[in-house]
Amino acid sequence: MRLIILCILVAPALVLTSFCAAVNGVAVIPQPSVLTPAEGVFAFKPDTAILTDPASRLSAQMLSRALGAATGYDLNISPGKAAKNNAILLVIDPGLGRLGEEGYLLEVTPRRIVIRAPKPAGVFYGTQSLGQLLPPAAYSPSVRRGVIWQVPCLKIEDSPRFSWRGAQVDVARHFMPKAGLYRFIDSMAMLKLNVLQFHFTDDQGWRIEIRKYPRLTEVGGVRRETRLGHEREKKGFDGTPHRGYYSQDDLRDIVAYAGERFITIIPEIEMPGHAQAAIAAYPELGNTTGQIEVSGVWGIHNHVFNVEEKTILFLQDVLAEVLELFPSKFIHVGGDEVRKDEWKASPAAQARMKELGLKNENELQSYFIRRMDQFLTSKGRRLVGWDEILEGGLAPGATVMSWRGIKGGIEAARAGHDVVMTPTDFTYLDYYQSKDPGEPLAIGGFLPLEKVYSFEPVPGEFTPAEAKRVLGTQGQIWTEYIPTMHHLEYMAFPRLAALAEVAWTPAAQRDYVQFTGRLRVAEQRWRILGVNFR
Ligand code: TNX
Repeated sequence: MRLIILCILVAPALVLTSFCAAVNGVAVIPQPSVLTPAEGVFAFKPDTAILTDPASRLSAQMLSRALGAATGYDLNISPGKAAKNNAILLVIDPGLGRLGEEGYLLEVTPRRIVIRAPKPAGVFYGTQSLGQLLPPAAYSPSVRRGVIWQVPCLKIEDSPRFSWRGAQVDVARHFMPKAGLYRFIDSMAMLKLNVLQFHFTDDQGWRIEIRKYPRLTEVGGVRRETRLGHEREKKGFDGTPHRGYYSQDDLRDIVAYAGERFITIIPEIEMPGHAQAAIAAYPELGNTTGQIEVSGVWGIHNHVFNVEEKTILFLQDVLAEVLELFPSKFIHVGGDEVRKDEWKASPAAQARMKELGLKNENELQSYFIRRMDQFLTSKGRRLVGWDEILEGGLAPGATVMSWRGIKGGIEAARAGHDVVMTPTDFTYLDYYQSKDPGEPLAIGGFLPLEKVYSFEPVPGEFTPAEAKRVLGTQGQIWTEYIPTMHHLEYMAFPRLAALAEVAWTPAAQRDYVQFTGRLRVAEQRWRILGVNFR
């Protein structure tokens, strides 16, 4: 990095760029499935054109903006389907069906650059790989005139291993402002991640506007104060309210912004546990009488939704508004860490179990989730939940996120359900990433970069049919101890880059040492973009 800046300052333009290109090499993350280097470079000129078919126009505009920032050139976009000299062609080619929904071909020759893909997502990913061929200095907001920007010649044929390449961000424990989420979406797109799950509701906050039930955000969106440090440290509370929620307009903006970058937003509305903020807003949803408040402490709470019919209908009303905002096929209903104490003690819950012929509280939980599954299925969507939804019997349409190891994922896949592998041991990005005592306070655990990189989402004992049930993997960023986006980026990067490679690159092609080499380039780019990373 310093070398590059130095050479930009002192060296004559031509010498400089060839030197920079040499320093940069080819360092695409995630590693493409097939990459064949070739002789020579393509150099951008002020009159280099971008040619695009109508379906790739948005990607062309984003590419023009990105390259324009780097080069200072205002690259002209015009309609076109045939490759030309001194041009970048973006084109949908149905003949490349073998590359699937997200695959692409990228060819750089001294005369031209061609990106072809069977679908628009593939064209977009081709532009992301192209962007990473430029030296990181290209991402600086200040244009450097006199520099000849060039990329090495090569041929890439690429498609992802998994269709679910996700990150989960907990905006319930700490509200994250919209601008920071946009930046995060940009960072995800560069890594070809395609799912962003927002954990909108929990004991400590309800952060999604529901028009029919305004108290969810008015009351549920504010906690009076927050515990300082870990409970065992007995540091008391901060005495400062924490508040924030996303209006439905905000969410439409975020969904659109992510969609342009081929990222699907999956909303997570927690039930029947992690519900204290909602019950504080509407006490009739709970099992006990009397007012409770939005929680200011972490961990598993006793207050859970009751299983009365009117509560189920209330939550289905909530989901109905959620479905209007989020076009995703999958809707996450949480389902984890449901304490059964209140149901055991509640005459109403016990009567409900009798009436429904249920043997125990696990079956009551399962009944609750089935009702949501039926509702979502009737609307053409699919329910996804944490692996506790297996307890008491899995709802027919459910997809399982296996977080307590991969056991739940194995059981669900064998029962014919889809799974996303999200075990704490490999994908919990809220855990410590080194033993350095200088690490910022974290929830606990230990998950260094190399361990994330070593994750294999498909259990060795799976048959090919079972293996197909593994949709992919996702990194979780729970934010009990992560109050800002700056801190969140530190926890996410570079570990999310490692997980992106796990999810994209063929297993046989993963190589940690080689990855860390490419990571040096990504770090320079993050530094220039102002993305925080460890
Ligand atoms: C467990 S993972 C939880 C979350 C916490 C997380 C902290 C899961 C489904 N539930 O409520 O934030 O651990 O690592």
